[in-house]
Amino acid sequence: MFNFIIFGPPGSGKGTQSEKLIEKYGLKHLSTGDLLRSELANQTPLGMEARKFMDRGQLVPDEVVIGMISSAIDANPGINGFLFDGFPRTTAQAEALDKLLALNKTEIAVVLFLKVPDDELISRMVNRAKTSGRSDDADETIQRKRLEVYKKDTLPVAEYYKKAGKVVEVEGVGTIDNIFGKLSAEIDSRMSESYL
Ligand code: B4P
Repeated sequence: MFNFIIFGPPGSGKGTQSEKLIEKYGLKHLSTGDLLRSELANQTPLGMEARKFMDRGQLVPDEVVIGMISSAIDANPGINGFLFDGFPRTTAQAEALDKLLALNKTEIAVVLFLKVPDDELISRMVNRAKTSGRSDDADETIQRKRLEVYKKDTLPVAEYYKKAGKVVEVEGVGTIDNIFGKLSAEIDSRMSESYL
């Protein structure tokens, strides 16, 4: 299996790039944001609970997202690998993911970290709000809160994987295709190594 994480602040393009990457590499896309939004759309108890956190720009509790990812991994046996998008977002989630993958005798090959300046992130979220219908995009105070939470709770995840030598930083400003090309090059070099 080849598993990797696309990492970065809110609005850095994780979802945008993931769509292209899964098409190219045939991996299973696991986006905790998408999974949560689907629970929300179906008005499940989990979705209604998650909404309270998402609408305030806060993270949904670890046990909820770890449970979702654990079920999703179990539901996809025998695949080529997973692309984790927007997960892990805390060190506790990263530790849980490592354990879940070890149980399946696999691991994270690389963490691709999209670097984008704050002003650009806010401007992208403002733009996305025009079409996304996402309540967490609607207000700049919430967007700034999400960036604050990212710096406090999620950036340590990059440090966690840096210690394991797994982080590669990729400039996340430029055209979508140009960034996709840089991400693909990083994956290609590692995929060929892991399959040799
Ligand atoms: P997510 O769904 O993960 O969303 P995101 O971080 O805001 O966006 P992403 O980086 O995917 O950006 P996108 O491609 O859309 O999280 C939403 C919420 O769910 C979180 O705030 C949290 O509450 C909760 N949640 C999710 N996972 C969780 C977890 N593990 N633990 C706890 N809570 C969790 O790109 C943004 C915009 O930029 C788009 O409009 C796009 O068109 C544009 N764009 C993309 N690339 C561009 C480029 N190169 N140039 C210009 N614009 C670009």
